[in-house]
Amino acid sequence: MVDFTLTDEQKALREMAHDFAEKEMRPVAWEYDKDGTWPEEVLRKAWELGLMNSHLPAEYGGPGASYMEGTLIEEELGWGCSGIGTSIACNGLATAPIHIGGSEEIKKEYLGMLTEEFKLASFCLTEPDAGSDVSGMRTTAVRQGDKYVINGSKSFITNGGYADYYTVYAKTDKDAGHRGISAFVVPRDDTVTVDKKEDKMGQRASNTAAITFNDTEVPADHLLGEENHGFKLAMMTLDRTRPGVAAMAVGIARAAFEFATNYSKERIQFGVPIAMHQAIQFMIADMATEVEASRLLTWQSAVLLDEGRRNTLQSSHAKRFAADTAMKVTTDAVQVYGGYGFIKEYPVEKLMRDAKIMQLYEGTSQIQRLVIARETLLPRRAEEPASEAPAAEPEKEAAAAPEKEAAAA
Ligand code: COS
Repeated sequence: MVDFTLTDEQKALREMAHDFAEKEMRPVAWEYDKDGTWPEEVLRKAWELGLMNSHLPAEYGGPGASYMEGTLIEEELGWGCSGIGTSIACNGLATAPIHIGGSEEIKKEYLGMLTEEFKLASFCLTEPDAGSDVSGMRTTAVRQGDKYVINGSKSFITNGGYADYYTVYAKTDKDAGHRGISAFVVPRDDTVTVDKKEDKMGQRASNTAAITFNDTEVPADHLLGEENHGFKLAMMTLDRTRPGVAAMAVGIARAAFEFATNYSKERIQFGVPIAMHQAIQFMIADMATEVEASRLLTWQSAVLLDEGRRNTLQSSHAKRFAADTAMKVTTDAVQVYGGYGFIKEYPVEKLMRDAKIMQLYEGTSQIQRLVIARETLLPRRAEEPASEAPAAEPEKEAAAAPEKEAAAA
């Protein structure tokens, strides 16, 4: 049965997240955007309320929200300020590979750490010369006795300048393409350098850094999953986090839609509010439909995960459509505001800048189309379980209960 009715608990969760977005994010969002101010105060409040590590299961001290519930939270965070929201959600992206591939000891230590006190983790996949082409990475991890030594640079790392630990992808076999990549948990120490903080077009409140690992040593048990199975771990992580990114894009689009709708009722041209003009009505109507459609795709991609089913196709549908919608709706919102929309004093200018990254991070809209094309041409993949493991025993993992580790991106 298909039912889009939220439970009372889900409604309460959404209300709590909305309240937080309205009272703690919106009042500072435009100010923080100006100078790219690190929103630590807001992040700490989100942590206290359980909005930061919402996906972490109870055994590691988290509230254990489902993927579906994660999308409710992320939409509200995106509505409040997607820059701050991205920093709030980042622990979800960083911890997903730990949850999928980490040993119980590693999970207890590194997932538990995030719920015990306010701490941050970052996901280190992208490199200066390896963005969409993950296999092109150059960072290496060399086994030396009971440890690995990591060397290399990572770019566009959310919260990278403030993270307490990193989940890092590195080549353990340089000649094996995607089958030579492994993933590690890497605690921050003096060998990890933050090379620069990026000065971004949008989502300026979220910290985005370039990070270098210089002979960084990690114990061998910090390997996640099996050696050389890191590429699949990365793909499985993104399947789980893209619904959350899509939800954030829905939040941005909804915010722009609301601003544009309200403005169109106040702005008088040709003697009537511009909302009376069909040219504006059609734009508002398209925005409304696209926001709804994005949300439904997003919910579908999350519910599949909650059911333990593979959602690769649906999470790319959701991420691609919601991101492109956020860009279109925010651009149209600027259009509704006319010249004022182009001025920083008005809210939609920031939303249009913020929306752009949704088409870029966690897989560009072009990569999503590539995944959609492949999944459509090879539909068998859609029936595979979400919990397909990167390790040696896929059958065992396939039978596992639905995971709830990472609704947030
Ligand atoms: N789940 C599990 N396994 C997956 C998978 C998924 N969603 N997608 C691919 N795989 C597996 C394939 O089955 C294949 O397995 P084998 O080694 O057993 O053959 C392997 O991974 C390689 O897959 P593929 O051939 O599709 O890899 P490509 O190099 O062509 O890359 C894309 C695929 C482009 C989709 C991938 O590199 C990608 O998603 N890039 C974007 C990365 C990204 O989002 N970066 C943002 C950084 S996070 S802010």
